[in-house]
Amino acid sequence: MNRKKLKETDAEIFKTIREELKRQEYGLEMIPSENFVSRAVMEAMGSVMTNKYSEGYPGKRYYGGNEFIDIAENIAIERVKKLFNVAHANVQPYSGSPANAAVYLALCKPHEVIMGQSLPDGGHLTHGWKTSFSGLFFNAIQYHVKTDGYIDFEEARSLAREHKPKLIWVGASAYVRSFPFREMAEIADEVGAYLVADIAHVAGLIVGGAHPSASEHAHIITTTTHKTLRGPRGALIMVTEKGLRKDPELAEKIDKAVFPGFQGGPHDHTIAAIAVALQEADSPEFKEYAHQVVANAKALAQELMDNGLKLVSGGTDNHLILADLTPIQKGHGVFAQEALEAAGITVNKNTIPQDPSSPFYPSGIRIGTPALTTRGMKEEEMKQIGKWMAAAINETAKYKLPEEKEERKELLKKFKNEIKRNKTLKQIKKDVKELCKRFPLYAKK
Ligand code: DSN
Repeated sequence: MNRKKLKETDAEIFKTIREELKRQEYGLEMIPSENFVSRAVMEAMGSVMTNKYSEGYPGKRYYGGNEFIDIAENIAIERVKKLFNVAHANVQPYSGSPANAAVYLALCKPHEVIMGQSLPDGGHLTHGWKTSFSGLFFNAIQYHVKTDGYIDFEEARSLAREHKPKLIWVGASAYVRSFPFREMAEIADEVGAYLVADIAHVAGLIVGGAHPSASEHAHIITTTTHKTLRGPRGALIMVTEKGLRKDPELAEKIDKAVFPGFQGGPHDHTIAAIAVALQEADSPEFKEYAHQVVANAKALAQELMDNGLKLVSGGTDNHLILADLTPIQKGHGVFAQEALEAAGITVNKNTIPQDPSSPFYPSGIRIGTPALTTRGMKEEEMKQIGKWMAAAINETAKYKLPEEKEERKELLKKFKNEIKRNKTLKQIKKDVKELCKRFPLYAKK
């Protein structure tokens, strides 16, 4: 057996991981779905649990040797049930999209009607978008947000009455307001649909008491574990008491859909790490963290607006901000994302509601505070960062996106070369590095 350390055995990958570590350590990670796990979570992820196969569930495995795998999975399940106040938990989904796919498999037949929030309006691909399996294999109806950025309940209700979906999703990837679990439950209950809350983005905020819970309103809850919840990359499917009242067999249906329906052997190292993350989340420090994530997002949103940026819905209730760059030009997201990256600030380009451009050239950027808050940054730092972001975006204002595809490519090439040499962006990058040194991540203080 090779007992050498990575450094000795694969210098190329070792170096690449070091470079990624430096990028995370000395840059501002502001993609709202990202976070930094603790050393303890990483230790569990990198443990011998990765060596095992364990198809099935605790006490009912197909292979032998699962004594300790069962213990870890049972611990994870019990922690989910306690933290999220749910009746049943499946901790095996590999990630958010497979979790959502398993929910479809448990509840719907091909081509049945499902309903979710439209992708350009902040929804997720798996909630019925046309290019995803969920839009291809089911008859997907999409609801939208109003011009003020809030979900259009009137539209959602009237679509539900007209199309009678079997399943309705509430939850999204780019929604800046609190998710209206109660209101969407009223609509689902009226038409007899299952309400599935996809809380991937706000799971950590819910656990920390900084966002309303879905457990009283939804029948099923899905979430990833690596966003605000600050665990490893994985996912959960939960069945609520309300879900069991609607269908006493719901827990078995979900478990069967995950395995053998959709997946093979669970990732036991991930499950062990999920358990560790859940224990971390069950603490007063995590509650403080969740509230600080929101306070930071509000402070950053205000600073961005004070510096002339337009925000979808004029602010935020959670960890996420969506800047509407159409006052500069439609389709400007790519310019802002690249300029910010050159300044050491990582965000992602994103569609905005009623985007006048396309998902390839969206008109917004999505910004989040979970990762910076994990570093210990607070409102004061958010104000400084807001000023840097506005200044960086200002450097992009003169670039106009041509209509022609080939001309676009040429202009973007020119733009990328120029921003690499841009003095303002270089200076911000230096300042960002200094700020990051004050809030060390994995490096020692
Ligand atoms: N990719 C995730 C996000 O960034 O929100 C959603 O799946």
